[in-house]
Amino acid sequence: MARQNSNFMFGASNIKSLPNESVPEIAFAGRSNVGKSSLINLLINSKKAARVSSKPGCTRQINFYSMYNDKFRLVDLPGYGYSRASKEETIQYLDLIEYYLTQRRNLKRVFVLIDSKVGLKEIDKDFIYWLTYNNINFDVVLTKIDKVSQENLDTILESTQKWIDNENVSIHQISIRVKCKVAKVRDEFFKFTR
Ligand SMILES: Nc1nc2c(ncn2[C@@H]2O[C@H](COP(=O)(O)OP(=O)(O)OP(=O)(O)O)[C@@H](O)[C@H]2O)c(=O)[nH]1
Ligand SMILES: [Mg+2]
Repeated sequence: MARQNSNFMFGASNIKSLPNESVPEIAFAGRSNVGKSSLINLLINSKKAARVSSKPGCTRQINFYSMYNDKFRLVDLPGYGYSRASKEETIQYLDLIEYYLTQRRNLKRVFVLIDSKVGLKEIDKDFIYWLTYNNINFDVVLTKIDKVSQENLDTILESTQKWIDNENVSIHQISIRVKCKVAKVRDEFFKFTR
């Protein structure tokens, strides 16, 4: 996929500034630093379209990336669980995420990213309960799989599957350091935009 096929389109920091709902969107959510922006860069084949930082909490707004002349969009949601954000700031962006996830008519699927070295934390479980309660369709993505042994990855995969216990939820695995499976992951993710 050539880089020019995708563009940073828009960053929305409040409800009023969200872009139109004319094309399908898939969104990436998860704890701060889990690898959302890195995964988006991998999917759109760009090293720096989405901002990646060694400092957690770098994405403070909802960022939209338009694909193939706006045939569909990838949406980078602000990470949750970032403790250094101010209370006011946290409430503001949680409101924005909640509004986006519950009201967005063109949202086709949410990918909940989980760090494979850390596994499901309470905050991830709360978020997954909340998605389920609100009938929001989601998949799970185990990230940074280069950082764990195959044995530990198998364990985390099994425990995540067991906890989620929902046949409509697929659990994907990804590493930005291992590029060989990107085409397959891209197909798995982008099918939701058709
Ligand atoms: N080893 C390894 N590091 C990764 C991988 N994916 C992301 N990282 C690193 O994890 C850190 C956080 O990545 P980001 O993509 O900025 O995470 P984020 O979820 O967008 O973070 P926020 O914007 O703060 O919510 C960066 O230092 C990345 O280089 C991976 O697959 N393997
Ligand atoms: Mg980010």
